[in-house]
Amino acid sequence: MIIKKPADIPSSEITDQQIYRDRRRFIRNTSTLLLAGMTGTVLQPRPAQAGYGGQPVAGTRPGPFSTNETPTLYKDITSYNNFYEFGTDKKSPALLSGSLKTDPWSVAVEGAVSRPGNYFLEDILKGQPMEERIYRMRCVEGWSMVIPWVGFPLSGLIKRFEPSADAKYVEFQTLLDPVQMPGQRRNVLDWPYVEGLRMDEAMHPLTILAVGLYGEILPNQNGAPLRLVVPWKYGFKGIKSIVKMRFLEQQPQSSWMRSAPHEYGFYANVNPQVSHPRWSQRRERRIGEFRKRKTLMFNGYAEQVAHLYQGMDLKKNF
Ligand SMILES: Nc1nc2c(c(=O)[nH]1)N[C@H]1C(S)=C(S)[C@@H](COP(=O)(O)O)O[C@H]1N2
Ligand SMILES: [Mo]
Repeated sequence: MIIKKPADIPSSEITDQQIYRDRRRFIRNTSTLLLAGMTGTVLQPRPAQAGYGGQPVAGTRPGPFSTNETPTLYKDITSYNNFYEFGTDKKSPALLSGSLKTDPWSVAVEGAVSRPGNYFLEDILKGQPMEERIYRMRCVEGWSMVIPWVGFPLSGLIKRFEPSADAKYVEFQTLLDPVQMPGQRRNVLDWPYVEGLRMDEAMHPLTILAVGLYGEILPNQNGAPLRLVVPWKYGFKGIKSIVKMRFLEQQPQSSWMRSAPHEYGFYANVNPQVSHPRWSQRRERRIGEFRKRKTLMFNGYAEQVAHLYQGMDLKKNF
């Protein structure tokens, strides 16, 4: 496990992050000025990228729900990963995911929708509002990060497919290709990786599909070219490198439910009161920090999402 004490962080990285924060402040001030002086459509300019070397995501604007907490270092977000298709240790995805070919990419849409089909990524992204959303992320293993995602609301995309009244859940699948994803040659999970959301969770304005982070196109290890981000749930819900979405009447079975049903439920809401059978979930270690923090109900997003689970026993529906 890589936990960095502040003294271990080279000053070059601190500078990077400082530039990033200043840039964000600039964006905020600029948009406030624009909003103050105009009505109607506001085009918010975005200054040059902080310079991590990746390809910037064009047209990104600040989105809602961002936390003011300090983003985790780019280096940590992109080198401490869970992506079992490239191995089960945290370093493997960054080292091995170069074999994943993300262009061309398409997503199959199936099930209870009027517009099923195979959609090119370009068509999926066309017309989507690209937003930066700085979210707290919490892994079930007990660590957390703050990630400046670039993405768009899943709800807008789902509406385009015109789901029918039978669509009660949406299931997602990751690419299945042991040549590009060498970790799939081992049976650590029942491949492909599968996750799912209830329709109201999928349509919630906090739920996004991400295509980038820190203003740049997603590195492969973070789930390029398209991955799910659901900040009030444990990280494993955030399925990476999505190639299929199925709209279903019945609750789908996720990979983690299949592999260990007593440990991983369908809902996977961050809940400090429900322990994992093998460890407590009361605290978390924010990557880059030394002292542990208290884990917050729904990862701090209770105000936005608690109503979705009213009347449900969250100890049973963990
Ligand atoms: N396809 C796929 N998606 C996945 C995983 C995985 O192994 N395979 N790991 C999950 C887990 S456990 C976590 S914590 C997050 C980590 O995302 P990050 O590496 O971008 O921080 O991805 C999730 N999505
Ligand atoms: Mo995780």
